Amino acid sequence: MRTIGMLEFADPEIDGSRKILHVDMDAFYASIEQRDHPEYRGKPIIIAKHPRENSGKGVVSTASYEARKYGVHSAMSAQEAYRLCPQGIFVPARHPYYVEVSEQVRAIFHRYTDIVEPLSIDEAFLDVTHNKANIPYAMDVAKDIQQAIYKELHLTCSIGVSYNKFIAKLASDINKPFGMTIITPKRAEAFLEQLPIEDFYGIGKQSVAKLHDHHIFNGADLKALSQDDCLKLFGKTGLAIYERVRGVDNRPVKTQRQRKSIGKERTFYPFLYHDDDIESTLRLIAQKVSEALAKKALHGKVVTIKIRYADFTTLTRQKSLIDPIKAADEIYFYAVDLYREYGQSDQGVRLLGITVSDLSDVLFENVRLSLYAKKNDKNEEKIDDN
Ligand code: DCP
Ligand code: MG
Repeated sequence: MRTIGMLEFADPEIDGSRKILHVDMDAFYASIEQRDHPEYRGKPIIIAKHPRENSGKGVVSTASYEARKYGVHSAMSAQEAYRLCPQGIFVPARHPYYVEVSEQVRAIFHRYTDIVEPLSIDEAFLDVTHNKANIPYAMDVAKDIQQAIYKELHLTCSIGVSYNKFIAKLASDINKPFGMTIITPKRAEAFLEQLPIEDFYGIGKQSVAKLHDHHIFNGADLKALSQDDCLKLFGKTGLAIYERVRGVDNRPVKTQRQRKSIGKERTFYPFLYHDDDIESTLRLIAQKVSEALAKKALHGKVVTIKIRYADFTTLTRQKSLIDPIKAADEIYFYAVDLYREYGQSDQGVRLLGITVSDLSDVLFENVRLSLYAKKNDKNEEKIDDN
């Protein structure tokens, strides 16, 4: 049970309907160098300038697994790495080339889904709930991707498969290198209970030390805290931590283009309790979104709905389309479809929103619009960056 002010609500519940992958390349820079230089394979490779060559100022970008056995790791000084592993082969980084390889990896992801959120040069989240290959099990999509990267690019990656981003990211780290770990909603609670608090999103080093003083070491200990305790201990991130430790993370996988999006929301008091009201509101919001898109001569390929329930639990669901849309009817069609599949009315809805993203220009209409575009356009679309 959690409390918000004077009100009491049931704990947030796991929503297992999405299929999320977190893909992380293994020893990325070092593996590329080992691929391209067969004489480096099986050897300790350290990606850094040799300390001899730049008076010991360099920093290690990464190291092959063979070098890690000696304690060499990213961000360590090259001099320290040399001390730990004098037989290591120092190879200077070739950044522009690694970016190219990263793009080749991403191209493989896009064969399966366009809902790809890159986190860094070598890792990304993928939402494969509706994948282009229509593969029902996320695990099989993950296997295909891992094999394609291996066969085509001669590189290995590790993949975490789960129903949300938080758990998928934790999972990809479990069986490195060339590993795959699947954490189903059923297994999630046990997995999180044994997880050291150091691994929880949002818990900084100082908090870890403080929590250890309070004999809080793992997820199970963390779960015993009330929502108020979490807020007191962690500030604003306390709400997220309270949810994560219960296996709940509703953040959508966001593509880069989705950062630029046009969305509208409405809040209600009293809350909405009937499908009819919700659906007619979605029609109205779709109309507003469509008008905002028209004003900017944009159309988009991803439709996202957001539903916030009485207890502030927020659900977002999105659908990726092949062709961009802009008409109110079409936006409504996909929004209501998502609502019927994932939403519910009985617990009371306090907010509804629709966002269209993965935007591009509607050519031709630009010309006509520029003639009539108003200068002080006070439309309320927002750049959605959650
Ligand atoms: N990188 C860097 N400096 C750091 C960390 C990373 O230059 N401090 C670069 C080199 C890595 C790449 O980013 O190859 C990816 O970072 P990861 O943390 O994913 O590390 P690796 O892919 O090298 O190893 P792992 O197999 O542990 O993912
Ligand atoms: Mg990596």
